[in-house]
Amino acid sequence: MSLHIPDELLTALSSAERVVVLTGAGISAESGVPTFREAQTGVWAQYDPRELATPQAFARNPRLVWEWYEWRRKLIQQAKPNLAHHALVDLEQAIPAFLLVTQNIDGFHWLAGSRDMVELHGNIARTKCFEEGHVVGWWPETDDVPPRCSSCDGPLRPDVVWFGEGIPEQALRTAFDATAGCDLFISIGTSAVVQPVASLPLLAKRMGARVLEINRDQTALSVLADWSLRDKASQLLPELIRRLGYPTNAIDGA
Ligand code: BV8
Repeated sequence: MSLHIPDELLTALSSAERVVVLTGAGISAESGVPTFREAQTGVWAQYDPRELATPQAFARNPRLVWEWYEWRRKLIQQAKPNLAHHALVDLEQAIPAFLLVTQNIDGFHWLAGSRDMVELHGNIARTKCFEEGHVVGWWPETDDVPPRCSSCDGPLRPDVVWFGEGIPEQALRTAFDATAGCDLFISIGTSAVVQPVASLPLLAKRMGARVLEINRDQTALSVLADWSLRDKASQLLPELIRRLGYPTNAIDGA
């Protein structure tokens, strides 16, 4: 059954030369990775992720925050990129100037083959020293939770951006510059509320780009988008690639 895709959107996509794609937790939902709001099941259901994903929470209870990330890391290690991630690799290869901006920390875009991309909120697979800030590839196996930095003995933490922390400057500048110059901005699987990322589609609109939203639920962006499709990313994106006649890398049922 082919999904309803407006002809005007297909025309805009096939003629787009500079495309920015923004993704959020919704694109990994079908890989079995719960979205940021749904992440809380079992013992974690009693916590608000926005309370846990902060330097204050880590300073107050480093073991609790470290164990929450360990739990999420294990969920991600048991999952893999889905057809939506692979369709974005096809799009990257078909569009002359393309940038993928992700809020996700699961690394699935890189794993699927995306290369013209920035991770604005870091990556759960990387660990850094809470005190010194440098990424740590190894630490001595001890009973400490969280483990300690081998050079300063400070606690280790995931290399992700917590609420109240700045986004990596270079990545943020790359995202804003590409957005200001794009002719099509596509927002996929994000509630579009977390700042400063949520201001990207508004900047695109202000600079004259068309905006496409692909999201299961209505969001604050839906009324501003030129097209807002209430579909699952892993169904709609491969269908877009098919209708545009672009080659695909996805292995069936990947
Ligand atoms: C900063 C990493 C300053 C950690 C994350 C201005 C106004 C108001 C508030 C602020 C503001 N400026 C700053 C703030 C504070 C804050 C903020 O934005 N708060 C919000 C709550 C209002 N922002 C910050 O703190 C940022 N830092 O601005 O610092 C500064 C500057 C310089 C120096 C020092 C400080 C940092 C924000 C980064 C926080 N870290 N993640 C971790 O993951 O543990 S954010 C985290 O939540 C995610 O990364 C993601 O970005 C966000 C959740 O959003 P989504 O990805 O959209 O996920 P969500 O579940 O919400 O939605 C999923 C959607 O998918 C749903 O709509 C659903 O319908 C859809 N969906 C589901 N399945 C599918 C689907 N769609 C399609 N297909 C499907 N199958």
